[in-house]
Amino acid sequence: MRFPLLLTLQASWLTVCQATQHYPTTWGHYDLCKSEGYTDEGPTWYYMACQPEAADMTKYLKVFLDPPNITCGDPPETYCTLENPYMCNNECDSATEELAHPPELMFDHEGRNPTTFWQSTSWKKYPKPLAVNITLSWNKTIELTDDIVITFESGRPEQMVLEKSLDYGRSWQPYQFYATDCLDAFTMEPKSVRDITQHTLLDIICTEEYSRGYVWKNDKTVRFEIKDRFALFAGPKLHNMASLYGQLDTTKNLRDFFTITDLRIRLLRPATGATMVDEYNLSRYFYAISGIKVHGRCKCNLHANSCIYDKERLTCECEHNTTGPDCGRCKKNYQARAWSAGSYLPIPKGTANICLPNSVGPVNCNCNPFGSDTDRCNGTGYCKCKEGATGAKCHECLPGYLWDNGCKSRVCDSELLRCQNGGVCVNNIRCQCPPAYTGLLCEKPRCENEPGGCGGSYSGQAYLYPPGLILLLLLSILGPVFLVEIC
Ligand SMILES: [Ca+2]
Repeated sequence: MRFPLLLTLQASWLTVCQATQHYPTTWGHYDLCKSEGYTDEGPTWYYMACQPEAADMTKYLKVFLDPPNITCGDPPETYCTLENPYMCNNECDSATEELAHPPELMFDHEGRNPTTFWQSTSWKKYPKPLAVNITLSWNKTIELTDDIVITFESGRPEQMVLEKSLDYGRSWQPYQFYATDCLDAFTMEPKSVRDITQHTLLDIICTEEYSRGYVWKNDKTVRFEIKDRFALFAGPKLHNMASLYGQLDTTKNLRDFFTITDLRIRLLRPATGATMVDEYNLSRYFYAISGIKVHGRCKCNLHANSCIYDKERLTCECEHNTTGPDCGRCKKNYQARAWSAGSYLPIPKGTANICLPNSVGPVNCNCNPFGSDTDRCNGTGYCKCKEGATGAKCHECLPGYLWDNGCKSRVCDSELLRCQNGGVCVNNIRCQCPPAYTGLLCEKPRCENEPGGCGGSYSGQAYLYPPGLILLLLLSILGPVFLVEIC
C-alpha cells in the first residue's frame, strides 16, 4: 500500500518495535525485492523474495447486500432494544443522516461515541427467515494475516456462516459455521479453534462460542481465528514464523486456505435471546454491525513489495520481470524459463525466482553456492564461477580441480601426482606430510626454514627414525601376527 509518509514512518516504527518485542531476528520481513551489489564485472542486482506489508484491507473493498433493500429506514421504522421489548423509541430513517444506517458504517473509523453501524430491517415477515448476505469483494487476491472480526451492535446472530471465494465470487466455500446450537442448525458437532490440530487445520468447523445472545452484552464480536491457526505452526506467540513460512511454501492447500478474493457473511437467524420468538414484538429482531476487521496483504506471489490502489482497484507493483495483477506471469521477452512464485525459503531472504530475459544464456537462477560467487545469476543472467569451477551453475570443476564443497585444486593422486617423502594423499586435495617435511607435496625438508638450516643441531632430520629403529618398531607391532602366521 502507499500511505502518506508520516503514516509509513509510524507503521515502520511500529513494525520495528513489534518485531524486536516479539520476534527473533532470524525470520525476514521480505520487504525488499532486490538490492544492489558489486562483482568484478561491476554493479549487479541481488534479488530476494518480497511481499507488501500487511494492512487494513477494508479500505479497498466493495460491499454488496442481498437482498439489496434489506437496510432499515426505507420506509422509516422504529425498532426496540432486545433487552426491553417495550422500549421501541429508536428510529431508522435512511433519508435523515443521523438516523440512517447504511452499509458503509461497517467500515468507517470508530472514533465517535456512540458507535456507527449498519442495520437491517426488523423481522416483520416472521416466520419467513430473516436472511442477509453481506459480500465483501476486493477484485484481487488477498492473503489474510490476522483474525476476521465482526462486531455486532444487535445481539450476535443465532445462525451464521462465513464463506470465502478464491475466484472472484464464482464459487464459494464455507470458512466457519456459527450457531447457538450447531447440531440443530447445521447438523455439525460443535467445536472450537482449540480442537484444531496441524492435521485438521483445513477442516471446517461449527462453533457455538460466538453466538450467545444479548445476555453477554459485552461480548459483541464474532471471529474467524487466523492467528490461532498460524500458531499451530509458528507457536503460541508466533515466535517461529520460519516454520509457518516453510509450511506455506510447500503446502499449496494451506496457502490457499488463507487466500481470498471475496468474503461472504451469511446471516441466517437473528438473536432472539430465548427459545421462542415473540411474535407481538418483531421489531426486536434485526441485525446491526458496527465494524468488520479484515487484515491482510495483496497476494503478489513474493514478486512485489507494494500494492497500489488505483481506479478503485488493487494491483501489485511487480518486480523480478513479472507482470499481472498478482505478478503471476513473466513479462514479454522474459520467458527464458517458466514462471515460478518466489519462495520464503531459505529464511530470512527467500528465493526470488526471477523471470529471465529470452536472449540470455543458461536457464537457471540456482547458481551452486559453493562453486559460484553468489547463488544467483549476475546482471547478464549467468552464474559467476569461483576459481576452478565451471558449468552453467558452476557445479563442475575444470581439469586439475576436484569437487570438495567447491572446486579445490587437485594436488595429489596415486599415479602421477604423488606426495613425496612418505606424505599421504588426503582426498586428492592435500598431502599429509611426516613431521620432518612440508610443502604442497611434502617436498621440502622442514629444517630448511629453521635457524641454521638443515645442518643445525635442531635439524628436523633428528626426528627421523634410523632404519634399524623402524624395523624394530615394525616388528614390535607386527610380531604377534608373525607368530600366528608361523603357528
Ligand atoms: Ca462503524
